[in-house]
Amino acid sequence: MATTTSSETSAAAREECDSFMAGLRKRNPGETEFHQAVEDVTESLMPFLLDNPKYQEARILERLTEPDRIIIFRVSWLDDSGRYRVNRGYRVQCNNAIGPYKGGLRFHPSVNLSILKFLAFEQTLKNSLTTLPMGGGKGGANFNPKGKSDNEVMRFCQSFMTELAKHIGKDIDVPAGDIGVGEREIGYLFGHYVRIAHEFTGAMTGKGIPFGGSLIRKEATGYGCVYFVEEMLNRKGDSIQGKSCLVSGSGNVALYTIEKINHLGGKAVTASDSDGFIYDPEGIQDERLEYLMELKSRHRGRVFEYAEKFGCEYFEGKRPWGVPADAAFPSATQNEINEADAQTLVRNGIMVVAEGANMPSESAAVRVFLDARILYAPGKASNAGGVTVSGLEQTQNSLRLSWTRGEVDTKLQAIMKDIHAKCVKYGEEGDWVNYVQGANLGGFVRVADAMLAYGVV
Ligand code: NDP
Ligand code: 2IT
Repeated sequence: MATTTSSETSAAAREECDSFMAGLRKRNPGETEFHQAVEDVTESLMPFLLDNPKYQEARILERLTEPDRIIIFRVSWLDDSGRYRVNRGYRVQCNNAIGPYKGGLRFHPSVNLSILKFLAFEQTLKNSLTTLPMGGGKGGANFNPKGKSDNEVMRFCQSFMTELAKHIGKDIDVPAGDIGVGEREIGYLFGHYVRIAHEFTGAMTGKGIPFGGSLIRKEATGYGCVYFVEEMLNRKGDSIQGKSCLVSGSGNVALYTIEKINHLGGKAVTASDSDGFIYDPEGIQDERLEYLMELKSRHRGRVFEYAEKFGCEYFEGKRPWGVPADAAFPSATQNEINEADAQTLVRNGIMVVAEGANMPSESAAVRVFLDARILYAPGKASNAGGVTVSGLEQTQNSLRLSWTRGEVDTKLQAIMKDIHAKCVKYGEEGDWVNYVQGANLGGFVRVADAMLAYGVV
């Protein structure tokens, strides 16, 4: 048998990867976020694919990056002054080899096909890591809920669901929240679904507790991310106790990340929104965290108001990555850490970076973290807690019963522990774990093996 050296393997892998990416770019022109997500995954998978030719022969990567279908639709609605408004709605159904499509809806002016395709692709691998029966999808609209009245948001959601309802269902595709889609939006969307589908089924998750929602779902992404970090640190004989933590964002993921950091004895010192960040060296805890939660969830306020209230610093137009700390939890949006930010974090001695957001680190930033061999968890592993509890919400809906907070939290912790173990299994390199490699391989193999079993589909 011919033997190849590792440099020959990596040269061959590079060549395969470049040729695959050239084709993908040509088939999907201008979709930069989609290219980025696929390239990051392809680079880490390619040596494994070359060692296991059955996946290449069956063109698994080509098939995984060609969504099963994409639905694009017009969403017309009337604003409070009676004017006609038009937005574009989407649902990307990426892959259902291991379960019904599952993934959130994002309402943000930046939403486009590239962003939703990257999110649906990542979701497919993430959902596989959870071990639950969930395929991958993502949707949303270029609608900006900011500054809209509740009635405007309701009219938009109802119009959006009028079309989306034709394409979802508890065994078909089960949407949930993401940026700009929280409790209020899910209520309007699901309420309209129940009305027009003429049946009450768990066709969405993240629902309110009175109508089939799961306890711990709203906390799940943030809590899960911190549980994941605790696993990473425990493996090194350390813990989050006493660690100073940078958190970006101040939405669903960020707020419950901060809460769980506090529960485990760490100290979260930053939070942000798209206007800037606050730095509170005392720690965002107790009545300070309560204030921030109230400010963001009920009053839809801005983080600078926190700085005014508690007399701490506010940095307009800046991100928190220049503040020296032990751990970072990017929890706002994609590409919020660039190469220079990553270098600053490493220079300041960051021990662990865990992504609450999807793809918050640019590819060059990821390379900085990997080269520095810090503990770096990519979003598809560390933020999988949200979709995990969504999966548990689906189970409770099918069983027609509700588990207690304790029951759901215990299952969430067990699944985050299991995802961590899977990353270690596939990503261990000497005494360091390449969590990127671990998460990509761990997520890929299950979906790929299902696709192999299905034959030509
Ligand atoms: P929210 O809408 O609740 O909060 C989003 C936060 O990020 C806000 O503070 C927002 O600030 C900030 N933000 C959004 N877009 C930008 C931008 N372009 N630039 C700077 N800041 C921005 O969303 P979530 O907390 O639910 O989602 C945050 C991230 O976590 C996303 O990447 C999402 O995909 C990911 N995620 C979410 C899960 C969930 O269950 N919700 C599960 C797994 C991942 P502002 O108010 O100024 O817009
Ligand atoms: O990115 C994500 O995992 C989510 N927005 C949650 C998806 C879900 O179906 O709960």
